[in-house]
Amino acid sequence: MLNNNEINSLPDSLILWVDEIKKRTKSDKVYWCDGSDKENKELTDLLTTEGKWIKLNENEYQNCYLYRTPKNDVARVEDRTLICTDNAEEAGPTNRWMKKEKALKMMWKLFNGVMKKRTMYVIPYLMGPENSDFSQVGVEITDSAYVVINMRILTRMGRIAVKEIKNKERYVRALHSTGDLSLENRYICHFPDERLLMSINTEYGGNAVLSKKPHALRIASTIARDEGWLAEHMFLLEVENKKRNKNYYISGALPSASGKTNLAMIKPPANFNDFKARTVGDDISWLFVGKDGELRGINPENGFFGVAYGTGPSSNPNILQSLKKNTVFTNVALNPKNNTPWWEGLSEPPETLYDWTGTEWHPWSKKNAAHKNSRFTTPLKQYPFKSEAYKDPRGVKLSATLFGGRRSSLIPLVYEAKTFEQGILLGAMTRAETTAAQSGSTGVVRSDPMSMLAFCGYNMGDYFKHWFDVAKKVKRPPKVFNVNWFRKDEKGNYIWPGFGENFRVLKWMIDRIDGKVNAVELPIGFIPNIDDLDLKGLVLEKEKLNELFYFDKQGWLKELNEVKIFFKKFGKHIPDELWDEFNKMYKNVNEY
Ligand code: OXD
Ligand code: MN
Repeated sequence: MLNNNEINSLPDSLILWVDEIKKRTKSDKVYWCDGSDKENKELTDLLTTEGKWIKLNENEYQNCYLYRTPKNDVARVEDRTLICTDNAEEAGPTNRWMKKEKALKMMWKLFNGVMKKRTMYVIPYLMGPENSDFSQVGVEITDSAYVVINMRILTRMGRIAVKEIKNKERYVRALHSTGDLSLENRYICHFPDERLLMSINTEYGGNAVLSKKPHALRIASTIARDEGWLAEHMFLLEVENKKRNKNYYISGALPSASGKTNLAMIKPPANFNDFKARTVGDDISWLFVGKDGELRGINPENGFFGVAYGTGPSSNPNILQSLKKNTVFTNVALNPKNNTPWWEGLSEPPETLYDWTGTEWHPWSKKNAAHKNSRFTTPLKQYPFKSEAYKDPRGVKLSATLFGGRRSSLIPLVYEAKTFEQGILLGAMTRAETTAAQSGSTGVVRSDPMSMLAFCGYNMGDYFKHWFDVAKKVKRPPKVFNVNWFRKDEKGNYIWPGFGENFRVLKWMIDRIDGKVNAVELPIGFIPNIDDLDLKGLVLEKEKLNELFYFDKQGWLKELNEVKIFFKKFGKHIPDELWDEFNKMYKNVNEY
């Protein structure tokens, strides 16, 4: 625990806030987290002795645990995630809004006495590298030891953050309680004006580990709007080309559970010996325009909160080694024979398992063993294929950025925007099929601009405008691409093999960045000359490949008309720049 000197060195406003929360929640005990190994051991032991989670086989999974959440608390709940401001227009038509005063009143009532007989943990945390102008600090109060342990993996927390809080002019306040886990009173409220978060009656990571989507995206996006930078739902990847003796940094936005972590951890195919791929971040990037006019990015996080289900030797071989120590698994299955975790995609299923709810399971059982949104929380620093740049306080210079989503038809495997401004349009018009990361039905096509639909803390029309404003400050903009790994043939099979093979597309991007190859112009942007895609070692018929790039004019007109309906929802908030880009593209497609 932090000592008194350390606590007293924190801003008075923070000490007063902690006092206020203690009074309101009637917590028994305040515990100030220092982030040390000793503290972590005490907390992990506590959860084990209390039977709140299962310690896994120490020989195979050192310091790893399995946690099960109730069936009604397994994913982000978008319909209970609120942006709370003075007027609805600030939140815009895509967010759920509640008037600030009303939300505060409701939340204080729910928090009243909620931590009676519980310990209240105070977690100072740092988002981003140490000593960086781009980093931010926050303090989360929670009554969940599970949340503390997750925060320790995903952020730089404790002592290290105390030091930084003193040097920063602002800290985000985040309050969480597991409450009674009732769905009808579950709320994740964001107060952008106050830089305040309140979340109750949930323990699922995306709702309760408040540094993540609530701070690093929803609140950070409003701070970014006010300060002229971008908080994005993007991975950040370093690709080294040994032959050209160069590193490239590529950021990319893909909707939740659409292979973003896999792409961030991509292993180039066997014959791509000249290349190395390393991860800077897998989920969130903060992008800044430097004084030199370059667009630079940092990963504000310190670990991965990835989807376990489907993660295996073919989808993401790189992460598997990392999951053998210091990892928390949530809602995966358990192999009782050797006390190890299991999920679909990891290996052939064992004869007997306990599924994610703790019920006996066999390969012939009709249900999934692991939940589709089961997760691993694991530290970045032990990941063998990380880029050391994740610690660089200056961030990395972006060479390219990409957008994309899960679409079974129409959208080509890859295409390149003609300009950065057109790239903003590509991001804004992203539509994708929904996945298990959000509750509700899966596989429905919905607009998900920049994969930020669920994460933009303010009116998305204003957010598009903000992108154009930032673009004006960028001197040498990165190239912008759009990708779609999920196009299907008429039999409903995926055409492109995906996973590691996606590196072939990244290589084409690098050749475009370096001006090594030309491209084919379509009204929507540039697609590759098929011969420029390096397909060595891949069995894919030419016909199939052409299908991946087939341009369906009528389909595109329909797509653009649907995008237009979506944009119109924002009324005057959509900037002229976006309509100009849109109209240009519409005209080009129409005349094609
Ligand atoms: C995530 C998500 O957890 O996008 O990263 O849902
Ligand atoms: Mn995400």
